[in-house]
Amino acid sequence: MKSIEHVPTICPYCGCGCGIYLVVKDGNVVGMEPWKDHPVCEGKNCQKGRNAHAFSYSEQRLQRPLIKQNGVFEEASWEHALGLIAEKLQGVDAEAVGFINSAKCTNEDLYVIQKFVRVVKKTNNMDNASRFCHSTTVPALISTVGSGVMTTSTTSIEQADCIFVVGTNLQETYPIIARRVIRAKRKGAKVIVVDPRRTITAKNLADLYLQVYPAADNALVNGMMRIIIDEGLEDKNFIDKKTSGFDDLKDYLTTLDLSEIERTTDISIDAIKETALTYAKAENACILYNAGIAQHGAGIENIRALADLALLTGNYGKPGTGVNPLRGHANGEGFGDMGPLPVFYPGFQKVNEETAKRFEDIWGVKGLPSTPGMTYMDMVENCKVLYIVGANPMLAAPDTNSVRKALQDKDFLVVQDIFMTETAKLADIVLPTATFMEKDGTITGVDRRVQRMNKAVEPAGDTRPDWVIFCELAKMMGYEEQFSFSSPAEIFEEIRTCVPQYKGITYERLRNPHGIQWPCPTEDHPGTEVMFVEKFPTADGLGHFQIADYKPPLELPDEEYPYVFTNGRVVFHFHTGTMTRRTKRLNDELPHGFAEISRADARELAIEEGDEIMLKSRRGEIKTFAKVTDDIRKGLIFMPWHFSECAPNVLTGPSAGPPSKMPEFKFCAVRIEKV
Ligand SMILES: Nc1nc2c(c(=O)[nH]1)N[C@H]1C(S)=C(S)[C@@H](COP(=O)(O)OP(=O)(O)OC[C@H]3O[C@@H](n4cnc5c(=O)[nH]c(N)nc54)[C@H](O)[C@@H]3O)O[C@H]1N2
Ligand SMILES: Nc1nc2c(c(=O)[nH]1)N[C@H]1C(S)=C(S)[C@@H](COP(=O)(O)OP(=O)(O)OC[C@H]3O[C@@H](n4cnc5c(=O)[nH]c(N)nc54)[C@H](O)[C@@H]3O)O[C@H]1N2
Ligand code: SF4
Ligand SMILES: [Mo]
Repeated sequence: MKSIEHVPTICPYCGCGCGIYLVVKDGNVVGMEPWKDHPVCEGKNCQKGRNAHAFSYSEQRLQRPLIKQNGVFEEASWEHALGLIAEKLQGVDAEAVGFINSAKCTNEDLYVIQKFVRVVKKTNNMDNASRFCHSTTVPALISTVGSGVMTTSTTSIEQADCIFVVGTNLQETYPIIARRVIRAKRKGAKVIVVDPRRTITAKNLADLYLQVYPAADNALVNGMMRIIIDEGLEDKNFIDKKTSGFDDLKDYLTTLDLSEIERTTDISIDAIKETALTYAKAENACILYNAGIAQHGAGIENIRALADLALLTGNYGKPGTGVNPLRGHANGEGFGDMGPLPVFYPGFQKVNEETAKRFEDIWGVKGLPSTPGMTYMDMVENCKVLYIVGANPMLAAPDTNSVRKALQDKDFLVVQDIFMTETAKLADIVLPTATFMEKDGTITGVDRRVQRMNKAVEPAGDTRPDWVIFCELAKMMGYEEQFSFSSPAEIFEEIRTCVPQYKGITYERLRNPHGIQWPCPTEDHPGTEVMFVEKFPTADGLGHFQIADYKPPLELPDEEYPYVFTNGRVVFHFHTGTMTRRTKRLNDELPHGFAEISRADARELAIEEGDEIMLKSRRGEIKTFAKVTDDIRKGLIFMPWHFSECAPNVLTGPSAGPPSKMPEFKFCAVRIEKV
């Protein structure tokens, strides 16, 4: 009789961190089983998790290294491909080379990648798609509360009496967190949803729904705070003991004209008031936000205002409270923690001489880089040599036409992925990697929960895990000693020595099915469910109110481009579709893109449901099909961005300046033509 094995692991898609069992028969994963006592999902998964094993078996999986010769890819041995890469990397100056990495990688992969970049190439030129989710979150929350992490845990959302869901379509993007919101609602919590589209989240979850004008959330939240203060509902005790800067904020808020806020947000003062009072009167109020707040030119202001709101009402340090940025990818928290970033070494230790020295001692090398490296788009534009691991900038970065040109102009481009993506097609060398079910490692999801991923089957074809590839390359380039790891467990032991938040976590401890939430300082520490209980991680331990004045978007509609364009996600697909569009069950659910347009706009433009339409911005044009709906604001167009044949980033463009450099994914001006 053939034996069947159930291998516990974590879903590789979103940051919820749901457990799944992979069912293994004869060396193949044949399906999945729900993991009923998993703390996050309790045996429930969304459609992506239920089909998580399928993409690994796609016939389109890359199997062997490929080298482009005269414009055509040819299969090559690992030794040959890595030899060529080592030679190119050796021949380029540290300032001219860049590395883009990925939250599809495990913590161990990412730790090795950043160590490689720093030790072997002596540069901090490395970044990842976290710049596109939360580069506004980090400066905004560090300046207010000292840290950009999720403060509560997904499970404790159930303990909130009010949940303020702003700029996130939870039911499609974090279905298992949405489930907790539903549970809280059953216990009597009030749910407020703010989104320019009446999303399924708004329809299914909201007690109060505000169809805000895009990019005006900051004005809305300032209005709410003004009303809370006018009504005397601020938490005076909390403000006195745990914050600074309240008087300045109050002075600023009293200068605001509520009727102007009404015009900016297109929300009536009465509705703003009801929202403000519902939030302020709750015992525990929890803010969940994401891309609709963060991906704006004024994302920092949006998020500072949310932190101010929580400080004003004492909503920090208890379960079911806080301002919670939802990290998106399965390893969305880990890919900050491991430090594969231009400004942080592992454990969010700032790039400077002191940190570089500390790591020189840990790693036994000299000359580690001590000045900040380039960010994602700066590397795409400026580096001569670019090495991209598990990222697809051809669809995920703003202004595709400029990205294509920049990538085509590279002296040398390496892409390391599981599929021949739009980006990989432009590469000189493509390296095939093993998928999540073909390797061991850990990942850290949205609420800082570190969990183990377990290998269920051997890597397909001649593929290798990301960490193995970088160790091989480092050895070829003369760093045998620093990269002699023989397993992810060994890498994790090194991670524990230099990421203080992970110090008390061991592979052995992670055998428990709950994972461990960092910070976990010692081996007998249970991990931390709720952050900032005693004080904030700022120099003085206080939360700092910041004035967050309303800033309009970078590119406003005008006569030539009269509509606002936004885009986002649907439950069946993930990002650039590389995995979900190769999963038959998911692709059958939604095989093509579309553009939501309001009934009023459709009437004016004589567009009917299903008509082919052309959207044009200052940067490019795409064709798609109209979906006429009553659920979107007039003047706004929405598209899912999972489809390469109608890819929204052909249209998107401007980015904020430093420190965030966040592209304004959620707002640009377009015009619409019937095809
Ligand atoms: N199914 C699925 N789930 C995913 C992902 C995926 O690709 N597919 N990706 C993961 C990742 S990496 C991330 S970062 C998250 C993203 O998670 P979300 O932020 O939930 O995803 P989006 O759909 O991009 O945007 C959310 C909502 O923002 C709204 N919005 C746009 N502009 C504004 C605005 O100005 N104000 C407000 N209040 N709302 C606005 C949009 O209408 C949209 O409904 O999802 C994660 N989960
Ligand atoms: N218009 C618009 N653009 C956006 C956004 C938006 O809302 N609107 N959102 C932004 C956000 S929040 C994000 S996070 C980014 C996402 O941008 P990306 O992270 O670039 O998008 P993905 O499609 O998730 O790319 C992940 C790649 O990793 C590959 N992969 C999977 N597993 C592995 C593995 O184990 N190893 C390796 N090496 N590769 C693997 C996949 O095949 C895929 O090509 O996009 C950003 N871009
Ligand atoms: S909610 Fe997220 S982690 Fe859970 S099954 Fe769905 S995609 Fe996977
Ligand atoms: Mo993201």
